[in-house]
Amino acid sequence: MGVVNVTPDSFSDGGEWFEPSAAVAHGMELLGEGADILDVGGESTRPGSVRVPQDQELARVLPVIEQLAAHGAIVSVDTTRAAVAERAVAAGARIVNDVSGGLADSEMGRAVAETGAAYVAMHWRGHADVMDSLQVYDDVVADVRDELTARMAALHDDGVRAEQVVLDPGLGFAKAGALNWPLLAHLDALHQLGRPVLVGASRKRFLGHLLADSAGHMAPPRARDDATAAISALSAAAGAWCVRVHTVRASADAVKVAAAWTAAAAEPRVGSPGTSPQSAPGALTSTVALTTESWTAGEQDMPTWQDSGARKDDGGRPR
Ligand code: PMM
Repeated sequence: MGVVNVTPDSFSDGGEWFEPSAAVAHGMELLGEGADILDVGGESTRPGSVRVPQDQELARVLPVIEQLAAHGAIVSVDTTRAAVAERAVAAGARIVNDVSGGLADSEMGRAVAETGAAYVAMHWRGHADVMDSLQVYDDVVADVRDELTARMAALHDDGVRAEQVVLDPGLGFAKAGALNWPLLAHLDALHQLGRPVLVGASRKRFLGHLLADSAGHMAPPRARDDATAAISALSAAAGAWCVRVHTVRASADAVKVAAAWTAAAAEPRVGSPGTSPQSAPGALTSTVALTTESWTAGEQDMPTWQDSGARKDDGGRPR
């Protein structure tokens, strides 16, 4: 998932793609680098940032979503507002990426249920202006898992089907540096909830701390891209469904490496009885579960955003 921030103030790439035409061109560039999904956002979530009015958010994202979707891209909208999610889906977005997991807008669950869009529910405790004061955990992995479990239950009550939901640990959101590593090291705790997992580590502050120079100065956002790609490889190998990144090529390659590695681990060893060296390449290209290809082809149990008919069939009741 490549990030297209249509904002003047995101911490990592603020202002670069603020004009709709520049944002669309950037999205096309990310597709060329191997992105499967483009995540279009119009409101910065950088620590301390203040909210933009809804009209402004809509004016930023809608033209970009329309154009990218018209080019055939799978687009997600990065928003915490139900009304923006609805308009974005009408404009062609197929995924709603909500960093608040439905907590910021009580209408979000209903909107997601009605649109039938896929829905990324991220772990969140409060808006950017207060989140740094909300990072108290007994056990960050168990607390995040339990709070996401509660979100899934609430979304279910609103009519969202489990098949629509993707889970995200919310790296950096009410989580200072050291709190992020256990979440990455224990992605299995989120996988236990039975839904695909998205990891958004790209250029985040905890990487700036990790890569600080000898004087203790944090590495700037763009100097965190190689570490981001390393996290993409490790996340993919740990079974993540998606990584959300600002530069795509290195992470797309990292995901391919992880897929090949994982596939090889599951195959009989080349050279063992019954195999030939020629059988290896086929095995290495057989894993596409980390991309949306098989998902959009309907070959596996993934969100069915194109078809909200299931809700009509069952009378709109949650399953
Ligand atoms: N992080 C940011 C924005 N949107 N969405 C998801 N699902 N997960 C994230 O970790 C996430 C997100 C903040 O990063 P940015 O300001 O560079 O886009």
